[in-house]
Amino acid sequence: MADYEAVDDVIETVAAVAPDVRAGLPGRRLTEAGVENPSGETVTAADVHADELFFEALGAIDGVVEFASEEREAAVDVADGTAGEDGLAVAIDPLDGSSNLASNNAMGTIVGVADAPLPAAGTDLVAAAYVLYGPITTMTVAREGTVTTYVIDGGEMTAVEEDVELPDEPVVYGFGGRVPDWPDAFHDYAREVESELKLRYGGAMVGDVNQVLSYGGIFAYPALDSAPNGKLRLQFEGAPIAKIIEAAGGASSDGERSLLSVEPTDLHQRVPVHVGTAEYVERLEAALAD
Ligand code: AHM
Ligand code: MG
Repeated sequence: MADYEAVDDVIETVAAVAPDVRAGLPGRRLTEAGVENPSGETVTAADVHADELFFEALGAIDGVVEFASEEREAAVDVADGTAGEDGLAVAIDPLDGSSNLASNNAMGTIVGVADAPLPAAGTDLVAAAYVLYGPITTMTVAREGTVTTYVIDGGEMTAVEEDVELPDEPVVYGFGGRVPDWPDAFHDYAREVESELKLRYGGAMVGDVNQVLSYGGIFAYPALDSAPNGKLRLQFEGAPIAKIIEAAGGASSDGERSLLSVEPTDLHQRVPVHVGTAEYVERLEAALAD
C-alpha cells in the first residue's frame, strides 16, 4: 500500500522549496538553459533550477518512489518499488509559465501526487496542488475532496481559506492560443463567453486558473487547428489543475469528458484544457459537440 502520510510530506516539501525557487528567479531572469524540454520548448535557467530543487527534495521523501517532471524525458525511480503498491508517484511542472519571467508576470508550480505508476490517470491522483508566485506566494491544495489555500512565508504554510469553492456568479475568462488558430466551434463559443465575462489572460496557467478559482468563470487552452491536442500537458498541467477545480465544485473537460477521465498514454501527452464554472464547461462541451 502507498504511504498516504507521505502526501503531507510532499505538500509540506513543496511549500518549503517554493521560497528557494522564488529566490533563484532574479539571477536567472533572461537566461536560457540552451536546451529544449521533451515538449520541444525552450528551457530557461529558472526552469532547470526549479526542477533540480524539487527533484532533490521530493525524491528524498520516504514513501515517494517515482518522480517525473515536465523538464525530464522519463520518470525517475527514486526508491525501490512500484507506485501504488510501495509508495507514491509525484509529477511536477516545476515552473509553469516561465516565459513570464522576462516580463515579470505571474508563474507557478503544479504538482500531482498519484498512487499509481506514471503516467497516471487523473482518477489516480490522491492530491494535487499549485504554488502561485504572485505578489505573495500562495499554495492551493486539493486533498480528500476539499481545497485549501495557504500563504507560504519562509517555507511555512498558513491556511488562509478552507473549503475553497468557485463563486456562484462567474466573472472572468482567459483563453490561450491565437484566435485564427481556434477551431470554428470554439471560436463561436468564445464570442458568447466574451460578451458575458471579463477577459483575464496572463500567460501562466496557474495565475489564470487562480483568477477563475477566485472569481468564477472559465480558463481554456483549447485544441488548435495547428495543434489538435492544444499546448498543455495532461500529466503536469491538465489533470492536477482539474483535480483542484473539480474539488472546488467546478468542472474540467478535454472537450468531451472530464480531464480526470482522459486515458494517460504518454508522460508528455498534450490535451485540450477547459476548467472552471460547471455551466461554462458544459456549454463548451455542447458547443464542440454540435
Ligand atoms: P510552460 O509550462 O512551458 O511554461 O507552458 C505552459 C504555459 C501555461 O502556463 C500557459 O497557460 C500557456 O503556456 C501559455 O501559452 P501561450 O504563451 O501560448 O499563451
Ligand atoms: Mg507548464
